Amino acid sequence: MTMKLTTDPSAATLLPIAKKEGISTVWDRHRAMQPQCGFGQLGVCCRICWKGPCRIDPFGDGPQRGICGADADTIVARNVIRMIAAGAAGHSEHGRHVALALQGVAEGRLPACQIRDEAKLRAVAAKLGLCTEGQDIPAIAAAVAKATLEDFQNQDHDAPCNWIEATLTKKRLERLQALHVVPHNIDAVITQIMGRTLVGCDADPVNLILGGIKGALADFDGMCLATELSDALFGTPSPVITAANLGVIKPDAVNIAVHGHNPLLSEVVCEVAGQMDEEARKAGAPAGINIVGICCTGNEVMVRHGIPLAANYLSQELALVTGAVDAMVVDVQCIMPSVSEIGACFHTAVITTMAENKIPGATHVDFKEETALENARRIVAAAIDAYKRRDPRRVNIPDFKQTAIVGFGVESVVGALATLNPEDPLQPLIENIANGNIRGIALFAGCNSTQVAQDSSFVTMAKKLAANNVLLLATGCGAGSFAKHGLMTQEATLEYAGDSLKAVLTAIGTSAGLNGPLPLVLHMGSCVDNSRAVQVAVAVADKLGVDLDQLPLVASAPEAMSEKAVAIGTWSVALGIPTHLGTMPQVTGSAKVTELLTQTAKDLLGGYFLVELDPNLAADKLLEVIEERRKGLGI
Ligand code: BF8
Ligand code: SF4
Repeated sequence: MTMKLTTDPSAATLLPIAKKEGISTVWDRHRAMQPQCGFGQLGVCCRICWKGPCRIDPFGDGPQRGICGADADTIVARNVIRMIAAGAAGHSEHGRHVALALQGVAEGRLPACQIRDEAKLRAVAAKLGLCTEGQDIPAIAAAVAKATLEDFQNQDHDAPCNWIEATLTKKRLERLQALHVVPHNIDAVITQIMGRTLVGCDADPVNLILGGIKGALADFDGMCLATELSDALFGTPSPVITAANLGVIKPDAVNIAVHGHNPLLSEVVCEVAGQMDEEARKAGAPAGINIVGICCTGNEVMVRHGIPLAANYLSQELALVTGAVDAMVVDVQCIMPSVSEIGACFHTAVITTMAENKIPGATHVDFKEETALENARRIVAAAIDAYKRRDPRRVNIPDFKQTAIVGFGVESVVGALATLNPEDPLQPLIENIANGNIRGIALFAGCNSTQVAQDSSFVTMAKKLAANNVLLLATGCGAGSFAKHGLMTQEATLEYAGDSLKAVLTAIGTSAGLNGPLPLVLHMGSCVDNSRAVQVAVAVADKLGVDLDQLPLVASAPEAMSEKAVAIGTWSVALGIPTHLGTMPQVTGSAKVTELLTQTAKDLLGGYFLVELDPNLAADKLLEVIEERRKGLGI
């Protein structure tokens, strides 16, 4: 039974224990929710005003218009672009937070933060076209922060956001400009979406979707700046060997799970934990403090510092069911509100840290960059204190963890390639794509969803694509899936990669000093780090003198669920990338919106959504797309 819910062996081990303890998990609640509302699934339920809710009869017998006259196309389009706006808001709030921290560091206001990667900061300044000659690091940081914050402030509708302008190929930017979908100001674009979807506003599904695409590109802008400024502040990822799955929780340590998305807090918690290790030992934990990650905060500290990943989205509750997590520290996004209740079943301190993200039943420690060290000390002390109350008889740590080689940002990918060709690092990659050793590149992104047995679609698709010599990149909970299932190892490359892919990964890995191949799937980081994959693609496209929609590059979110994934998927399409969804998007109640996203988009943008719930068929379809793109390039 449990194997239908998840393919993660540690989750499968803990589900019966949760049941025995009377703890309800996400899967129990999913079952209790059946059957789910068909109108909602189709996207034809409108709750935008209090005359509603209105719902359109998909069979054509009942109402075809809401009380105000909105039809299914309008309702579906409004609903989906509001999801995009929410996703973009989440990512760009994260980005703004990081940009303001950079500004604070530049002004010497934040003692707990520093610029750990000065070279990256300079590279970012150059990318943004800022002249920094003769300037010191604080001055460069101030200039970068200012140019970044302009993306939230610019009122000139014709001036694109700085980051998007600095990031995309020229052709792509022009194509998007011709459609009037390039954002000028992240906040304004999100606000526009909320405004135009009010009762009695934009009712044209095409116009609405174009507004949504602009919102999605604002999401992309926010992600780019979040990633790049985080690298400058906390360090740029480089390959590191670590481990993943619930077996990384240690029975003899004070275990602190950092969960959410924003790296600012988790960075300081990691630092302070190092200083308070002795206190943990004194409290009776011989292994000191053990930090483990969950979701994208976990990915952030994993790719930068090799902190092990305990869980991706669907198994976050099960981390608590181990009975050995002493504190779960959460910041923003993808945190199930159930964690406080489950934490209370054990001794676990569940600690919220962001003023705008609280959970009933959790302890709140208001995290501010200005007082970060003090806040982090309080959090770590709470974990040590909770450890003293841990009941060893209720500890059940599954004996599953996998090695994971992670930390493949643009710099480390290019760095590894440079060991083969220092003059022209991208050349070996391009050559191997051109000669067919690598057929194409697939970026796996997105969540877990209870609609899919946890991790199953990721793993099935990756194995099939790798066997067909497709180079695999991953972020977010997709990366978490692969790490937990041992696909970020050299052994996986030897076992699952097709012969020519295996040869290329071995050549690069060996030359880069890894004593063997690169891992089968390259972990690029958290969801905001999808921007890293785009940067690699843009560099390749620029070198070939083509646009992104010509590359044999595909994206897949086989277990997508979050509004953030809707935003990411939409910008992926807007950038020209065929984008697979393995869960049913809530748009199929409108034939017009479905057609816009899956077909018309192809003509307008080159990218389009491809929906296929069966992971085997999905892999086949992506392979076809890759071959079609190759043909287009004449390779
Ligand atoms: O930003 S992949 S479930 S954790 S939304 Fe959330 Fe989805 Fe995971 Fe990260 Ni992304
Ligand atoms: Fe119904 Fe129109 Fe109000 Fe939506 S906006 S709830 S369709 S009356």
